[in-house]
Amino acid sequence: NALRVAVLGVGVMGSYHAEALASRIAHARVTVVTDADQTRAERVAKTVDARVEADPFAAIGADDVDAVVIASPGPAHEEQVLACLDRRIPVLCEKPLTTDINTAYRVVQREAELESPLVQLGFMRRFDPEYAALRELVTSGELGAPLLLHCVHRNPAQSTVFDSEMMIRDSVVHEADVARFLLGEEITAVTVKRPQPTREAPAGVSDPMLVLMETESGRLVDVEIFARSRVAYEVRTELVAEHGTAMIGLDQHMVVHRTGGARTGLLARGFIERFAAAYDTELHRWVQAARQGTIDGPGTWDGYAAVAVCEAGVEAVRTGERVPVRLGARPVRAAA
Ligand code: ISE
Repeated sequence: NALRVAVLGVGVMGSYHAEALASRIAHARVTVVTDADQTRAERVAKTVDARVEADPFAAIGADDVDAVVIASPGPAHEEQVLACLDRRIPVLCEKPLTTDINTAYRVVQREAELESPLVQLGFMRRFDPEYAALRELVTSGELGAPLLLHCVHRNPAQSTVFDSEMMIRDSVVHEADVARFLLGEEITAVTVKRPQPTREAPAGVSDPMLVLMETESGRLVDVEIFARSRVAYEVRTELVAEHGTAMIGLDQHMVVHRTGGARTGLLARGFIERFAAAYDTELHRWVQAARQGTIDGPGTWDGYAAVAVCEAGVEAVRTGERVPVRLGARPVRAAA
């Protein structure tokens, strides 16, 4: 029987997931929708044939809910995830896990007390065919030992509230996870350089920035984060290894037009367009695992590590210093 899902928060991501669960993902249906904006909740609930619950905690506790997608604003995540853990129901939580390292660590510890992991983090790039292939290339050893990762992350535009801190917490967080995923080790320190900003940037916002992450074994990961490139949604990652290099995202989702004596490639405009397949695979695998009472993807430790890297990154933006990443000990799951 189908997994009955509550979707908490139906902004861009939540409504996209709700629609996917209702129409494209097998063995799942949306039964409850919540949102701080009731009108928006009603609108989405109607399209996915679900009911609206005003209180997210009532949704988490409802009889017709087997699992929860958390796509509410970051500050709401901690309490909502903990409530799901209390009820022992599987969760797909959009990043961030929580908004600071201490609360994120508490969630890690709380979940480690359970028999099996229940919280999957919405780091969708891990399910993107190109990133998955790059990871396979690394683990196969074909290119020899990885040495460096060069990353580009550009959004064509962002709203004026999207400041330097958000560029780290909302955008670079993906590269932090990708680096950990591809290299299989933790990030230990972050340095951020702030060049001359674009005139598109609001006063005081450093856009673009160069972020340098160091890993446990001494590898380096550089990220150009540019939130207002005015070009397109461009996400590229190049691996430099001992016996070769590999790049993904070069011509992503390009439609080539030929007209008026010119050839034009139209690039993806946003993350949903670029990562549509990844989101569906992520949801599909989450649903299959949730039906077995577990997860199949990045978990609370990955969410916590990402929060810790971002915390260091935000401090690095502010101070201009190299900031070490502070990670607590990884808890061992209590015996089943
Ligand atoms: C957004 O929240 C995302 O997750 C996108 O992947 C990222 O490209 C964008 O910069 C963020 O705002």
